[in-house]
This record gives sequence, C-alpha cells and structure tokens, in this order.
Amino acid sequence: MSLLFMNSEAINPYLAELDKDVLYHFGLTTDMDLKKMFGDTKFVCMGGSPVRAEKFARKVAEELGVTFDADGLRPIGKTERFNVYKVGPVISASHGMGMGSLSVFLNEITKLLYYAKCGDVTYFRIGTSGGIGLEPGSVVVATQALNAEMKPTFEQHELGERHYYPTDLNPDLAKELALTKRKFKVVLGKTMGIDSFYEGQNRLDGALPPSFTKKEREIYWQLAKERGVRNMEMEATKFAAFCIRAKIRAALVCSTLIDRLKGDQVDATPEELEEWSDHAQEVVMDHIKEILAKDQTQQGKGRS
Ligand code: R2B
Ligand code: URA
Repeated sequence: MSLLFMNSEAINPYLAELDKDVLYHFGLTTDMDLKKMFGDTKFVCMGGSPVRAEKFARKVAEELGVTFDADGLRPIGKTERFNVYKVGPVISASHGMGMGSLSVFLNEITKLLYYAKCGDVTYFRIGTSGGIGLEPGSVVVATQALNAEMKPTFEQHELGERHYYPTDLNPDLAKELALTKRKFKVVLGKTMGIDSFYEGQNRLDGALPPSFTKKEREIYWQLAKERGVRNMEMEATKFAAFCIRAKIRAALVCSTLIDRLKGDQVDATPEELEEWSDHAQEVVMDHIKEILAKDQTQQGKGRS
C-alpha cells in the first residue's frame, strides 16, 4: 500500500505491513478505490447524532451547490455504527456518544483519508453541550479541552499503563470561527470533556444517588467558571488529543442546550433544540464557505 498522506509522519508505521486494511465499523476496505471516493476531502465535520450529520450534509449540498444522482444523498459504507456522508469536499459524519465511540471513528476516518491520499484536511467536531453561565443557543468555540479534574490532558491506558496527552485546540482556527457576528452569542472558552452525561457531569437527575451535595456542586461549577470553562460535553479531550497526535488542524464548536448553573434537565422544545443545534453548524458552514472562496481566488490569481 502506498504511504502518501497529509501527515504521513504522524501515521502508524505498522499499517505498511497490512496487505489490506478493513475499516470494520465503516464497512469499507482498502480493496475499494478510496482515493476516488474520498481523495478530494478537505473538511471532516463530525457530531454525535446521525440525524444532524444528514442535516449538515444537506446544508453543505445546498450552500455549495452540489447535486446528487437519482439515488439522492446516501450514507457511504455501512450504517450500524456511524453514518458517513460525502458532499463535494466535505465529509459529514456521526461518531456516536462518548469517547469510546469517538475513538473508533477517529481512527477509521483518519486511516481512510490516509489511504485516500488526502492533502490538507481540517476536522470539526460540531456538537451539543451544557453551557456554564450562557444563554442556551450560544455557541462555544474551544481553545482547550479539559478533563473532569479541569486539567488540559487526556488519559489513556496502553499496555495497562497510563499515558497522558495534551488537549489544546488550534488557536488561530478557533479565533477565526469565533470572530463572526451573529444573532446568537459565539464565545471562545474551555470545553470540559467528560465520559458520562449524568454522574460525571454532576447531574442530580441521574438514576443513582449522587455522591455530592447541591452546595458542593455549586462550588465546583463556580471554580470551573473561574478557570474559563464555558461548556461541557462527552468527547472534547479525546478529540483534541487525537488531532494533536495526528497533526490535524481541528476545531471544537458546540451549541449549548442548557445553562448548567440553572439546572440539569434538557427540557427545551424539539423546535428550540433543533434551532440551537443548528447554530454550531452555521458557524462551521460559513467558515468552510469562506475558505473555499479564498482558495478559488488564489487559484484564479495563479492562472492569470
Ligand atoms: C453532547 O451531547 C451528547 C449527550 O447528550 C454527547 O455526545 C455530547 O458530547
Ligand atoms: N450534552 C452534554 O454532554 N451535556 C449537556 O448538558 C447537554 C448536551
């Protein structure tokens, strides 16, 4: 297999020993013409939900003027675990909930782009989250991911030993994304990635009795706020750490669906939830359009 990729030096050298690589959870293999299918990818936009992945794919098609054949928009590969759509230079895909699922997705999508010999690709996680002191519907663009101990690190066991990886996000890209003026708030801040929605995110509405009091929780949220945390979700640290190791430019852009200083239940109407989730997609979509427009101008200048 050929080893030409945007960041080949960051890729696992053992892959070269495989005659064929089976991307099991995607239902794709290196026997397929992955270069033809994915070789022009410039942006990978991922989020937890398959419904939102399809919605974003349709938005990309509309905004970039991409049309489909008679079959219409269809996910590529199998859809038991993840839904992967490809529209022009954009992959829109779902990664499921939590870091375990995201980890499988990131490994396979990155190998896929490596085998497809993609040049310069940017990853966006477009997610939902609980905000800290923010009006629901606000968008947080992360500068750094923090774990539940509020440390900028991702911990992983390898051969039974703990390994720690940094979790900063690309500062220039984050600033660019947060720059634009909109009818909703877009802020830069730290995002906590916690591998649990109930206990780990200190909810009092889980099935089990909490180990903390309301007062203790108030103090914890206050401390998080003082340390620059603006929101929390379930994938941030894994996403940031993986992209740093793979040398992939990446941004984490999340809509907030609730202010966690005020409560635990995500009880907004379906219409509100859809509108707020769209906010993060809008921020990323506009950025992609800007980049593509700049590229076209550059290419035009190159020709003249
Ligand atoms: C945000 O929303 C999901 C939980 O509701 C999870 O994937 C996350 O990070
Ligand atoms: N997603 C989360 O992980 N937490 C929330 O509070 C809302 C969405």
